[in-house]
Amino acid sequence: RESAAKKFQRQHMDSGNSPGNNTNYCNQMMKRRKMTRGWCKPVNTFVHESLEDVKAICSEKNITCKNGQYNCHQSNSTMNITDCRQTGSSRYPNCVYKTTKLQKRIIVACEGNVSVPVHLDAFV
Ligand code: 139
Repeated sequence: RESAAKKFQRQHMDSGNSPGNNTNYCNQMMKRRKMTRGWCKPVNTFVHESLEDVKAICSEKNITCKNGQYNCHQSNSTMNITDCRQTGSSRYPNCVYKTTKLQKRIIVACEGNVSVPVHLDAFV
């Protein structure tokens, strides 16, 4: 079974790449990373930074997550990210997304004996 840490990497990491001028980035990536199987995942953020830099966020101070758990951490610096958001006319199985490039701090939830990112909570 896929671990929570690996699932985070599949759903949220796209190091060394970025949409550029490709407005189809999210349509392609949401499909390629298996987030359009069974349903269209409504919102998903891809992070274009090294895995090392994203893992390091787990060492920042703990803050409260949207679900009330206290295992979230906010990045010190802004990161290159892409926000993928399902459009109003998107209908499964033809999932359609708007691609928005942003430079924001991200908030991740971390878990494990060796604390690693398992959930992307928000960008701010
Ligand atoms: P999700 O199934 O939420 O979590 P995504 O992050 O990909 O998967 N876990 C926590 N989950 C939530 N809050 C915490 N404090 C947690 N601590 C541990 C993956 C795993 O993480 C565990 C869960 O138990 C689970 O096993 O918000 C809904 C989805 O939309 C995404 C993030 C989330 O999916 N999203 C939302 C973005 O990617 N970007 C946004 O800006 C907003």
